[in-house]
Amino acid sequence: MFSKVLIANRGEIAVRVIRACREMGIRTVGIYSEADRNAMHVRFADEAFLVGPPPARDSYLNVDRILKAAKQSGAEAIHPGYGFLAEKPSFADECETAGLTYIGPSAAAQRAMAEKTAARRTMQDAGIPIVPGTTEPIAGFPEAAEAASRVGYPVIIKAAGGGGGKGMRIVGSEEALADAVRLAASEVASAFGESAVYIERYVEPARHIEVQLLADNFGNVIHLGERECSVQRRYQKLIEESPSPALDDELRRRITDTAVKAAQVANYDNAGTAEFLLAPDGKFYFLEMNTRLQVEHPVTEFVTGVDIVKAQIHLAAGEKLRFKQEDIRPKGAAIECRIYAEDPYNMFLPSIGVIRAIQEPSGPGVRIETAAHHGMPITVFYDALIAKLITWGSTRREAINRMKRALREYQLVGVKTTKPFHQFAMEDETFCVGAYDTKYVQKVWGAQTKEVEDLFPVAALAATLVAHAGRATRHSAALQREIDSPWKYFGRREMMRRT
Ligand code: MV4
Repeated sequence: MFSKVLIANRGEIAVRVIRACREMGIRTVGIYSEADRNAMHVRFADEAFLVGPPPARDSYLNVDRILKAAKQSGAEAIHPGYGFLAEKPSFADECETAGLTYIGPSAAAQRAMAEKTAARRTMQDAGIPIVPGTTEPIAGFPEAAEAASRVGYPVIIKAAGGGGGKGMRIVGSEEALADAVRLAASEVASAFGESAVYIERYVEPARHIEVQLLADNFGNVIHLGERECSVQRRYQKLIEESPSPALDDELRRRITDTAVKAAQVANYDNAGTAEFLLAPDGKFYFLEMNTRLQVEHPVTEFVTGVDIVKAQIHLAAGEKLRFKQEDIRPKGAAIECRIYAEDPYNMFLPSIGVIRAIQEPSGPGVRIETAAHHGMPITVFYDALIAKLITWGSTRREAINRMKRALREYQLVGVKTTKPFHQFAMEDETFCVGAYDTKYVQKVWGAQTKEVEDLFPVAALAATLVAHAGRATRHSAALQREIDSPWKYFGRREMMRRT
């Protein structure tokens, strides 16, 4: 087993990996940019190395500085977390060349799944259902038009070299296809450096189901159940849960068996996630394989009791899987709400600032994954994720009730967050009966934002009157004093809510 691991990441996922290492008696090496000098992951690591200025491309993506830190610290392995270098096969290769073990799927497994049309061909050849569409990048408009008329509109144009939604474009008719292909190709080129795109039939309504997989280097593959991730806004996940309320045991078995088969034909190793689309008629289609640990992994950990990060470390050390499929017996239900520094009442635009006060939930069935602390700057350099609230209940209803309690307890002053959206969802009938699909946010929250926008003129008038009366000045001075003593401030806010 490794004695020292470098975590090539920041924020909540760096803290998460450090915690797993600490419990395993593995010493940890952190890396940080100049903007993260006081960051939680730097304080939690046993030692830490400055790798560059704030921009990610000069720090957390600076492979030379990261490998130098690994060498200097004597780290034997590197965990990439998610994002940044986590799905760059070249980084996995460079780790191995530097004599370091990469804690994640091999570069070969990453490459096999990175080019999405090759992945689709691999799955199709294995008899795994894929969404009707092209299994090669399209060479130009005539081919796109032929493919689109073959599968039928609406179609979705996707990046052959990237997943997760970047560059995706839904096209409703042939008239819009030419512009869409051109725009998608240029977006993809700027995002992934090459402009290859492919076409699929746009499946709607649909639900986004993904299956957590673990595989060792001895041909053993197991699944840890599924997660439903349909609550997304512009392909950014907001709420995930396990099990999916859309699956019965029969459908669950079919989807998870298919996911295990996908990992086998991909010669997969370590942790990964097979993504599927589920149509209302019960048909499901392989979308892509995510060759990394995912943000939402705690939802699976809560219902299975498996520590997925520890499993990754054991697997990277060359061990056989410690679990057989029959050992995995998911219990209860878990939900994750992602707290982003974004304003849900203003198109989820980023909200930057400094965390002036923070109070986090706890108690039965509540887990928080975060790196937020008092005085932490929220900048545009990095992803806006502040915290993940995850709750477990013996039933989905109890998990929802716990999430409502956790959200109420979660108090943060300094930036706007997505908390109001989550509080809305936990009260919303459609979400609470589990009858939502990938259009949920657009359907329910678009309307919500609309109502708030109608109130803007009224709010402006009220603010003017208050300012005019001069009360605003005195009030903000008093508020400033209370913010400096957060406990009193939070008490007052709760009082306001009750009145
Ligand atoms: C799709 C789809 C419908 N039809 N592909 C989004 C991110 C990426 N992992 C795959 N995604 C989708 N691919 C086909 N052929 C629906 C999604 C999708 C989605 C699309 C729009 C808005 C929200 C979404 C949430 C989850 C999945």
